[in-house]
Amino acid sequence: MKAFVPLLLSSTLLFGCSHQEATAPESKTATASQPYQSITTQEDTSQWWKSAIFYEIWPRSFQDSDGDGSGDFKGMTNKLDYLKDLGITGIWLTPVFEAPSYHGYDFQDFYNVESDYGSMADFEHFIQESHKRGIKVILDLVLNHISDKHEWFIKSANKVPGYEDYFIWRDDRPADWGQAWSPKPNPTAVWHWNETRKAYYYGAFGGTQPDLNLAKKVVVDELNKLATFWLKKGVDGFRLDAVRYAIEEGKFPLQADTQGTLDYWTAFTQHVKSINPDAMLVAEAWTGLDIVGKYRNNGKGLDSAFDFDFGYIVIDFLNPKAAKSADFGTLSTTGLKQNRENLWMNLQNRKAAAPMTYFSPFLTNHDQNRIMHTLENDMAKAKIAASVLMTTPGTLYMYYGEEIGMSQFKTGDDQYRRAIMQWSEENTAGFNTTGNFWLDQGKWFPWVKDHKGWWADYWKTLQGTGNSVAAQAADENSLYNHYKRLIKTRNENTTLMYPDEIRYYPVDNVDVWLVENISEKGTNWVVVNLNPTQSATFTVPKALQGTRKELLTGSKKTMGASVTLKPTETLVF
Ligand SMILES: [Ca+2]
Ligand SMILES: [Ca+2]
Ligand SMILES: [Ca+2]
Repeated sequence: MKAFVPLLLSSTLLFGCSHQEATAPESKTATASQPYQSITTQEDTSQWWKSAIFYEIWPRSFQDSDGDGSGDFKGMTNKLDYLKDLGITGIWLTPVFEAPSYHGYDFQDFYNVESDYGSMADFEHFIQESHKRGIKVILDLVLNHISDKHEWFIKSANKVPGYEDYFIWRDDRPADWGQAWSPKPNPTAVWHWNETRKAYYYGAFGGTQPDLNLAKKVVVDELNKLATFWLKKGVDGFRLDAVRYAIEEGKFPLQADTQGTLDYWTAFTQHVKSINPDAMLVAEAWTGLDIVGKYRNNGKGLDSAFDFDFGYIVIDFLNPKAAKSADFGTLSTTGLKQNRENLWMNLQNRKAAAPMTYFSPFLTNHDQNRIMHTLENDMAKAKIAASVLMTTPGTLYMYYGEEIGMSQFKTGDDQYRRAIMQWSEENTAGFNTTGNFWLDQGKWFPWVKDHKGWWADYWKTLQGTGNSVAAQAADENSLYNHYKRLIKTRNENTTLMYPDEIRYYPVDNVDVWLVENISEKGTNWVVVNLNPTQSATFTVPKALQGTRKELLTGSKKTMGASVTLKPTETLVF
């Protein structure tokens, strides 16, 4: 649905533009006759993931069924009803293949599940039980690199015939290479000595995670085979790690986003679709949206990609001071407005880079400090973040614990971002019945001398203060119930998922985020007071005036000529 404005059309005609240029005018500023700015989109809405809300689980921290301190498949299966009740329709599992590390991003065996998490039968049961509840499951796939303990690497180091080029070897260390995300040469960071082969190998993420040689057909075929294996187990797709670094074509900038890399992912997508046309691939390409959009390759490439900008801009207006120091990789902060304009800019950038719903917005993931920590444990701000996430278009992702505002003990190590899920107010937080916690077991942190556990002590400081699922479920005003209402509303309104047109009303109070989503199914208005402490009075656009059912509360609400929103108040019509 498109609403063209005569004023704009006439100014376009003044310059004698061609028909092509005149087909999609977009207003730059709102005017009295058109008090909104508008984006129109044409979305393919037939694919299941376009309406999905994914929940990222860190399996080791979610639920421990046997009490050994590590979460497991049976534990996750026990919690599927919880996720269904929350309204989740997809699960992203961080790595579940056998690996030596606690995090699993260094695969040792592609064809076996992580033994700490249970058996293959436990895994298959988890998939079946998820599907029974209408929940899809995608696995985390790291194809750029594998563990240096994987047999391929050992064979390659020993020059076993056929395996010589599985990795990227050099006799001399190339002096001008460096980390793929930094223009500074730093050859020792990426070229690692191997004593067996007496040569250097490339490992963008360190010596224990050597890069595979994805320019070699036999390697590509092996990785396609492993994708086939898991698709046949019934998984619904993959979250693809570090896609930007697949194929290097030389020193920086040819270590990232190369043509070879784009082609590799397009070919991988085609392979996956040949096995299961409904499987979904979502890319972790941690960079600007214009580059991220390229991985779509005009519909032949990846299905979706994370919108890393989204969480950043939310933090930028909720806690600008934290945004300045937040670790958001290479994202440029130029142009951020520290207010609602951020959100509008993000939608425009998504639209400019690809069909808008190619992008998967989220607040934070396992590689970032938890949003609640970055928002300084301010529950009001967390509610605003939830409101803007759950009403934005695209496939949405949330990180386990975000629904209860899980924070973190401290910063400085990834483990603090990946802590035990807080289910109940018990001493074990409902994680298990033994009080064993992997975070307190030194064996997972071999690089730490005299590892001291911290989680059990940290939990004691939180216990009894409303930081668990159980406590928040019992409180109508909790963040958890706010999320639940938002998710339900989104799941019931496809216009929120993939509008044909989004109208942004820059009303006379900068704290008010007001958009009208329009599709052939109807209209959904979203009104959010972005201020966590102050009420916000604004002049209501004529089109919104009147009495409607407010979807989060289910009750009728009248919007007069002027309305005052309470701090954080969110209305969806
Ligand atoms: Ca366990
Ligand atoms: Ca293991
Ligand atoms: Ca690579």
